[in-house]
Amino acid sequence: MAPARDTIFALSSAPGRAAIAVLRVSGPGAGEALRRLRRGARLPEPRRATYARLVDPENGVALDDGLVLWFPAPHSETGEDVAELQIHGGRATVASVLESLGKIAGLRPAQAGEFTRRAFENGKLDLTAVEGLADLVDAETEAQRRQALRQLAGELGKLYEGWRARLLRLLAHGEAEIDFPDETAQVELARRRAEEIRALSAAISAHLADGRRGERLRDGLSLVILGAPNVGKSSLMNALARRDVAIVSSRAGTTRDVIEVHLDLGGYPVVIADTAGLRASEDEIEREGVRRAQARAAQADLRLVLLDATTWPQVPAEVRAVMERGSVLVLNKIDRQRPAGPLFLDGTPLHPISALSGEGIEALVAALARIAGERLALAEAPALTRLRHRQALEAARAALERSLAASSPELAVEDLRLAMRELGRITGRVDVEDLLDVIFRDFCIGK
Ligand SMILES: Nc1nc2c(ncn2[C@@H]2O[C@H](COP(=O)(O)OP(=O)(O)OP(=O)(O)O)[C@@H](O)[C@H]2O)c(=O)[nH]1
Ligand SMILES: [Mg+2]
Repeated sequence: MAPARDTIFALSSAPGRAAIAVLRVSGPGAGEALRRLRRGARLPEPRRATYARLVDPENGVALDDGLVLWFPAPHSETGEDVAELQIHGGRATVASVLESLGKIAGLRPAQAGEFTRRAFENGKLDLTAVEGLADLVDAETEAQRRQALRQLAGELGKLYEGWRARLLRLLAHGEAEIDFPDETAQVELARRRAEEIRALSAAISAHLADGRRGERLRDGLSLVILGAPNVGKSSLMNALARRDVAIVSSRAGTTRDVIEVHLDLGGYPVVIADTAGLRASEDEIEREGVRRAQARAAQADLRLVLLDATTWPQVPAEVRAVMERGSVLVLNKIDRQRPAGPLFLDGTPLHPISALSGEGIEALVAALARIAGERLALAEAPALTRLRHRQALEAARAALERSLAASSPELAVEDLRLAMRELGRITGRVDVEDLLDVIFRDFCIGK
């Protein structure tokens, strides 16, 4: 049993002036706090918005009129008794109600994340759902919102718990084999177990081999603009961002640091980086800029290589060196020099634009959005969204493979146990104790 807890309260809506503010109180004292704010009135009907006058519990002075909701445990977001107050969102109103809550014995302001933490501890959310909730609050684009909502709804958690349940069963059978060695039965059981382990390992592998789709969708597809000095990289960056983020000048070698902006391209999140122009330079700072540009290119999901229409079809060697399959090739300054004929470089089509006049930018954005969509689109299967999950799954798969190669049933079982721990770690339930339940179910009831 969890120890008796403090009752916590917090402003749940955004701070600052607003029409409505939402305050929540969670814990054993929530009901009493709600009664005292209403001059001792009875608790309202559960989960029903009720119009109420709120008063200071010490002196009865009116604080505000608003709506109150009462969610008795365990049917609340945290699993505890929860009172929710919807009041007027003026700063003074919010401050006075918070102050009054603070005067009630046993109540204290919540720490960051404390409501969610309680929801996790009370089994309302597993860890993947907690992460989904955090992502949902942070989601800036439509695709991110959809992924986060799916994770919050438990899609990932269910997948991992399903695998864990299969392992639990395998483990139980493995233990039984060790305890009751009957040779013929053992051979058949071992064969079936190996088959199931292989199937599980393959399922985990398939899930891991998703091209980091889910993680990319969370973080944003990273796109780097590369090219020779003065081709208009910073101008393009500003055109895409629709604001002045990077310095533009006619002097070659203007940009030195990597400059980033976060954009929503057709519902997909993209982080665009502007970089220093690629060339051999005597200037120490510019050389560092070029080094940073190349380092960023190496990490990026997608390279946009910018070429200059006024010097086309010449392409400097430094620029050629960063082109790779899948790079998006863009020809800038077509307002100064209109290229003739179809535009291709090594079989890859070029997107003609003018960062200055805006010509071709819309078509380029559409092309980039299409690529982002292809790389990030949600698959039917739930997507892995964090490195933490990836590492645990890799460790689980390695343990499964070790188990298959183990020299004794004892060692094989040990590896299964490790694999299960890793899966349990993802959803936040590492207790191997429920093994006992399965053994009981599968072996004692005349299997
Ligand atoms: N005519 C024309 N000029 C452009 C275009 N795009 C950029 N320029 C000009 O080209 C010059 C260089 O532009 P920048 O955007 O600073 O080029 P950059 O590639 O970032 O240059 P570095 O940071 O020095 O590598 C500026 O004078 C821009 O106004 C374009 O489409 N047409
Ligand atoms: Mg620049």
